[in-house]
Amino acid sequence: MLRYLTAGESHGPALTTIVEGLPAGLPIEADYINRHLSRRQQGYGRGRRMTIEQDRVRILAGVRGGKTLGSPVCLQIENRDWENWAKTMDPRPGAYTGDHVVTRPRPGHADLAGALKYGHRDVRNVLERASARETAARVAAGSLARRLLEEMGVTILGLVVRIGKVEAAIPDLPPDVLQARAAESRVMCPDAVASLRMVEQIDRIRDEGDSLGGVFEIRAYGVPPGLGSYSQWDRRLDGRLAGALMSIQAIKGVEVGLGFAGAALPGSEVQDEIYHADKRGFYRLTNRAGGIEGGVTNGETIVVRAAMKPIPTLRRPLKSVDLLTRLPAEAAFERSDICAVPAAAVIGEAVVAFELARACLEKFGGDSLEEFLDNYRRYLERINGGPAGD
Ligand code: EPS
Repeated sequence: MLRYLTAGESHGPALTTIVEGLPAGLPIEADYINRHLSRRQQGYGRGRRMTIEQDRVRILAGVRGGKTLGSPVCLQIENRDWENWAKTMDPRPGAYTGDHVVTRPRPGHADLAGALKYGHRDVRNVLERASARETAARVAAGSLARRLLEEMGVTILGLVVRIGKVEAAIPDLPPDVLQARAAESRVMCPDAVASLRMVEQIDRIRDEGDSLGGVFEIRAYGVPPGLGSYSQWDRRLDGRLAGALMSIQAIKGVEVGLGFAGAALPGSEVQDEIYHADKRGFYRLTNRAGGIEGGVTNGETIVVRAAMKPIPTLRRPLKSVDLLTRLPAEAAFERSDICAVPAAAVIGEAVVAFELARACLEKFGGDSLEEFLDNYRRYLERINGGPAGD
């Protein structure tokens, strides 16, 4: 089974992830992981922290000579900002200086719920781990999964489709063109006009001391049919993808294919009619299901969307209550991003890649890359000429 864990505080020395279950022989280079780490750091609307960090991975275990060994892969990303927080975050007994204490929980953060749950009097003990900084480790783990999917010919694409009130019109273009256009945009949006309006809107909201959320879309092209299963609730791939996306900090909604819009339409306008051609196999002319029917991939492009709420840390603070005095107080202000939807799209790519790679390894098995790809190719031959929809 492919699985991962992450560890690390936002201002601790480093973030770490252990990824277990990758086949042996998968080519991995630090530069490849770093490219995705750097994409997560970009996007208009990030705060000053991103000018301090330059996320770079150190491969500590599980890779030798550029290839996975089949043993657990351990990746580390240093927090450069730790230098400024070493005293505050010192793990030794008695070393803690008592500065940077937070007692005024920010509405929308894990601050209050976390302090009540774990019995912390200093909210810093909560926010250090609840922080979205953790997602750097998830992107590192996800890029290993993405590398495996690439070997199968699967392409993962993340796009920002909404920031605040500005909605993009996503043109019907091949994935490489969309990817190039999104890469040119400061907000990872392939609609150039909407991109400009999104940037203007972020500027306006920054001036007002407020923050903005939005929606991103993740597509996976070239995914074979038959991943996931209808046979048990926890094997349904749509549920697994939704859970993975919802677990990203600040995500409040997930859609597959038409999603909520489908609830307002008659069945004839929601289902995707089935066709067959000798070379192409089974295919559809529409993809309202987002590539998943009955919890199983159907060979069409996977399309999922996630809604990110606005960042809860506001320069113009909201009402709160001091944890120690229980008196009304303004929520604490920690340096913060204004809008992190483009970063969330890169994280979305990572968690979707991980879940898809996990489903592929479940279906095709194999302890080496060669064995895995052999099994995959034999399956494609058996099901009638390969994945449809390309
Ligand atoms: C975050 C607060 C900010 C963000 C951070 C998420 O960090 P800091 O308090 O150090 O300025 O920049 O995001 C990251 C550090 C990151 O790598 O994405 C929060 O409270 O969630």
